[in-house]
Amino acid sequence: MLTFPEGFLWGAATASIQVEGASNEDGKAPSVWDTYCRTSGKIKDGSTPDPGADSYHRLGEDIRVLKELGVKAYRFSIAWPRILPAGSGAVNAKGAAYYQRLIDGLLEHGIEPWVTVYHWDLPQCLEDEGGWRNRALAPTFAEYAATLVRLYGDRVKNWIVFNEIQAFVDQGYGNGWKAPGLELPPKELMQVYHHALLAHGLACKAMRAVNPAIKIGTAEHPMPRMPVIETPENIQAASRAWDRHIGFLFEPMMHGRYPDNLDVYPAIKPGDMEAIKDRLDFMGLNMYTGAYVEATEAPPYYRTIPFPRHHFSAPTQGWLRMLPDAMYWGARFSVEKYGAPAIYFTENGLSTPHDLPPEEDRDDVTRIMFVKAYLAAMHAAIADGCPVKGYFFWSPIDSFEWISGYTCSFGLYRVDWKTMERTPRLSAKWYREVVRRNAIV
Ligand code: GBH
Repeated sequence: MLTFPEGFLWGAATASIQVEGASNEDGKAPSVWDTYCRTSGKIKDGSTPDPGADSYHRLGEDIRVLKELGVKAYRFSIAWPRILPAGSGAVNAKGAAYYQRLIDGLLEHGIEPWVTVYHWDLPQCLEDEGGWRNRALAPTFAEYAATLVRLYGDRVKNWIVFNEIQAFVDQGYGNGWKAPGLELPPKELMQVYHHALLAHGLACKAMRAVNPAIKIGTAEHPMPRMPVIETPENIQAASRAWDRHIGFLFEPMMHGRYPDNLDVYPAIKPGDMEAIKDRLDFMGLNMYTGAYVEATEAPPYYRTIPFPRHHFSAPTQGWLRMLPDAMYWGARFSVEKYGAPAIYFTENGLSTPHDLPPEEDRDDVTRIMFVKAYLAAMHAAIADGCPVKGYFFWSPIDSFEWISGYTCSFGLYRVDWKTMERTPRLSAKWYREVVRRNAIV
C-alpha cells in the first residue's frame, strides 16, 4: 500500500462563481462571467452561474459534505464583486458576512479554510475600464487582496492569489472562450499577462503588509511538458518546453525575470520585475493534464507530440487527457527550477456527463481509476524528495463548469440541479477512505 507522509493535507476545492449562485443578492454586483454567460452565446446549455450549486444558501450542507469526506482543508474562492461591488472602496457587509460564516463553520469542524483571492470573477465595472488590459487594475487588485486579509487574515492562514493566470488571460483575452471573450494579438496578450503578474506581486506584498504570518501561493495549471521516454536529452527538451509554456509565469514570480526563450515580451517599466517577484511560501499546482515532448536537433530543440485521437480523455472535456505523470513532473520541475519550498496540488479530478442513468452516475469507477493513477504519480514525486504537502480534490460537489454550463460533473457528490440535493457517488466513499488511511486504497 502506498502511504503518504504523516500530516499530509487532504482537501477539496471549489470556486465562488461555480457553486454560489445568488449572483444578484445581498448587494453583489455583476462579474464578467455574469455578463459573458448572458451575452456571448458560448455556454453550451445556455446557462448562467445561477443557481450554481446554490452554495450561498446551503453553507451548512456543503460543510456537511466536507465533514463526511473527512477532509482537513477546503479551498474556496471569494467573489470580488460580493465584497467590493464597486471594485474598490466600501466593503459590502452582507457579502463579507457570508464568507465569515463559511470560515467560522469550517474552523468549528476542524477544516482549514484555504482562500483563493481570484478565481476569474472580475467585477464587470472594472472590465469596463479595460480589465486586465488596464495596468491600473494591478494596484486595485492588490488593495482588494489586502482587504480580504484585513477581513479574514486572523483565521485564514493559507492564501492563493490567482487561480490559473494562464486560463483567464489566454482564453479571456486571447481566444475568447472565457469572459470577457476578447481575442487580442500576441503582443497585447503578453501585456495582459504582465499586468496579471504585476497584480500578483503587488498583492503578495500588500497582503504580507497586513499580516506577515500568512502563507501565500499560487494555483497555476502548468500542463507539464514531460519526456515521452526518460532520457537525459528528452528531460532537457521537456524543461525547455516548460519554460516557454508556463515558465513565463513562474520565473517572474519566483526569480523576477522572464525566461530567455519567449517569442514576445511585454513592455516593462522600471521596478516591475522587483514588484512581481515574491518568494512564495508554496507553489499550488492545478493538475489535470500535460503533454509529451521529445528532443530535436533544431530549435526550439523539442517536439510536442500530438495526442492521437484514441488517447484516453475525459468523456466530456476533450482537453482533459489522462496523463498521471504530470503530477510527478509538475512537482519535480517546480523544485528544480524554482526551489519550491512546498507544493500543494490545488486541483485534480475528472468530469463525467451529468445526464447518466442514476446507477451509472453513482458507480463512477472511472473517476476512482483516473485519480488513483494521479495519486500514485504524486507519491512517486514525494518518494523522489519533492516537498508535496497536500492535495485538493476538484471537486466535492458538481458545479457550474464555465462554457460547459451544467452538462458535466466533477463532483464526488452529485448535485441534482432541481432539488440541489447532494448525493455521494462511489468515488466519495473511496476518497473518504484515502483520507482516513492517508494512503492510496
Ligand atoms: C480548472 O482549470 C479550473 O480552475 C476550474 O475552475 C475548473 O472547474 C476545472 O479546471 C475543471 O475544468 O476549452 O479546450 O479551450 C483547468 C485548466 C484551462 C482547462 C482552460 C480547460 C480550456 C480548454 N483549464 N482549458 S478549451
